[in-house]
Amino acid sequence: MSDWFKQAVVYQVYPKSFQDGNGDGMGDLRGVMQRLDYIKALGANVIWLNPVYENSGVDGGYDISDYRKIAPEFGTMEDFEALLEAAHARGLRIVMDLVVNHTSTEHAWFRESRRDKTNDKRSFYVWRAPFEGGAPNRLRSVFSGSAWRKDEATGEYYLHMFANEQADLNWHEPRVREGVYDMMRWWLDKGIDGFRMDVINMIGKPEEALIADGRAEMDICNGPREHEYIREMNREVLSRYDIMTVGETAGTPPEEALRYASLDGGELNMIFQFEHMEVDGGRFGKWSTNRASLPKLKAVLARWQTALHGKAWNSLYWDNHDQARCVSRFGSDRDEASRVRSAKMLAACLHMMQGTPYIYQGEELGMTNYPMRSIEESRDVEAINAWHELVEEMHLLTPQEMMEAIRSKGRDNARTPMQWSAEANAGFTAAQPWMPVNPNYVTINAAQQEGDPDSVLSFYKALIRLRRKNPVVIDGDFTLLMPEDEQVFAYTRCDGKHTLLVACNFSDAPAKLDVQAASRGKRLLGNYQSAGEADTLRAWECRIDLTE
Ligand code: TEU
Ligand code: CA
Repeated sequence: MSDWFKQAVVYQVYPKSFQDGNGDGMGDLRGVMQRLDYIKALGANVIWLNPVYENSGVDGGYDISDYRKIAPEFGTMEDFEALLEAAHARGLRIVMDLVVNHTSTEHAWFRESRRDKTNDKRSFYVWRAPFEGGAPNRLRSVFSGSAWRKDEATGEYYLHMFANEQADLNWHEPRVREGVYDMMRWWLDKGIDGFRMDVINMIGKPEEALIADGRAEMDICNGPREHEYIREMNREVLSRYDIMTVGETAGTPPEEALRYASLDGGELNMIFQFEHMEVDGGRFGKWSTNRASLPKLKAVLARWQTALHGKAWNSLYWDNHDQARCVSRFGSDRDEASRVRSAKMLAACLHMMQGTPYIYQGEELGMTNYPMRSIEESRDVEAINAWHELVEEMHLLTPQEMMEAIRSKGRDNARTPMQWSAEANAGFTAAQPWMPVNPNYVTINAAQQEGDPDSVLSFYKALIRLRRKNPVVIDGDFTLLMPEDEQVFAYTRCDGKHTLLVACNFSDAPAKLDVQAASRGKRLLGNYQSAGEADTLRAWECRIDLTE
C-alpha cells in the first residue's frame, strides 16, 4: 500500500457553486474542467468533488437516486470521464464523495422497499412498526424533528437521520453491503483516486437505538458493528486499489480515530473529526453566534495531533461545504487588512500541523460569510428546517436571533458562488446564479489576487511550497506551547533534525510570547513585511520559523 495520502494537499470543489460551464446559472463538470489549471497552480494535487450523482435536489447532491449516473445539471458521464482524464494529465487526482449511509427515497432500492412488507428489498432500509400509533422512538434527525417518517403504503416508519427524502440504508443486510461494494468498484475501475465517505460512522447503527419502544434516543454513531463493516469494505474494495480514503465522522473521539485511521491500513487513511467545529456551539448546537474559546480550540487540536502521531493520520480543515467561512468565524472580516492577515494566519496555523490539509473553494481567497437578510434567501434544508422548529414551532429563538445564528454558522455561507473576478456574477456564470454571489466579490476575487504577491492566494501557494520542501511538516511531532493563552496559538514541529516554530495571534491586539514561543531561527513565512519584535506578535500575526 502506498502512502501518497500523506503528501496530498486536497482542494475541495462544490461543483454547483464552482464554475458554470453552460450558462444555466449552476456550476457543472465542464466548469470544473475549465478551472483545473487554477487548482494546479495553487499547488494542490488532489481534488475532492462533492456529489455529482443523479439526486432528488433536496440536500446538495447528498440524496442520491442513482449512484452510477451523473446528474443532468452537472453534465454527462462523458463530461466526467473527460474531467478525470484532464485532471490526471495535470497530475491531479480526483476523490469522489461516497454517500452510502442513505439514499434518496427516489432510489430504485427504496421505491421497491416501500412497496410492501414482504418485498425482496424491504430489508435494505430500516423499517419499524409504529409505537402506540406514533414514531417508533425518540431518535432525532440531524436536520430537526423525528428521524422517523411514516410511509402510507404499509403504515410503517422508515429511518432518515437527515432529510425526509434521505432514507437510511440497513447495513446489517449483506446485500446492501455487496451492492455498495460493487458500485465502489465500478467507479474505481473508471480510474477515480479514492473516496470521501459521507457520515460513514453511522453505518454500524446499534440495534438498541432502533427499538420501537417509544423511548430510545441514543447516539447512533460508531456503533458496535461499525469497524467490522469498514474492515470488510477495506478487504473487498479499498485494499485492491491505489487510492486515498477519508471518512466523515462527526462525534468521534481520537480513541476511535486510532482504529478508523490506523497506519496499519486496515480501515481508512484518515477521518474528518468535528471536535474543533464544536467549540463555538451553544444551547441549540451549532445555531449560536458564540466565538470559539482559543484555549479550548487549542486543546482539541493538540489532543488530535498527539494522540494520532505515529499511529494514525489526521486530516486538517477549517472549511468545507457544511461550515461557515473560517475567516469570518475564527479570524476577522471586519476590514480588509484584518481579513487578509487573519485568513493567512489561519492557513499557517492549520497547514503546519501534522496531517493532510483540505482547502475548500474560496478559502484560499479568504472568502467570507454571506450577509443573508432573510430565511427566504436560504437554499439549505438544514437551516430551513431548524428555522421552522426553533423559531416557528417552539419559539425558542426570535427570527432575529436565528438569522444571526444562520449568518454566523449556516451552511449557505460556504455555498455562494466562487469569486473568480470582478466581472458580473463574479465570473461564475453569465446567467442568474442559483444562489446569490457575495456582494464583496468586487474586491475579493481570484483575478485580483493572482498577480499580487501579498494576497491570501499567494500565501496559500507559499505554504504548500513550504510543505513540499520541508519534510518536518509531514513527519515532525507536535508540541503545544502556551496552552492557556487566550490570544496565542503556538506550537513546534520537530523531527530530530529540524524544529519548526509556528506562532499565531488569534486576536487584533498585540500579544506577548513566552521564551519558548519567541521568534528564533530562520523566518520561512509570515504575514507581515518586517520581522517585528521577537517576543511580540502584532494583530493577527503569524510566523513560521525553522531551526536546524
Ligand atoms: O454531513 C454530515 C454532518 O454530520 C454535518 O456536517 C451536517 O450536515 C450538518 O452540517 C451539521 O450541522 C454530511 C454532508 O457533508 C452534508 O452536506 C450532508 O447534508 C449530510 O452528510 C447528509 O448526507
Ligand atoms: Ca451549468
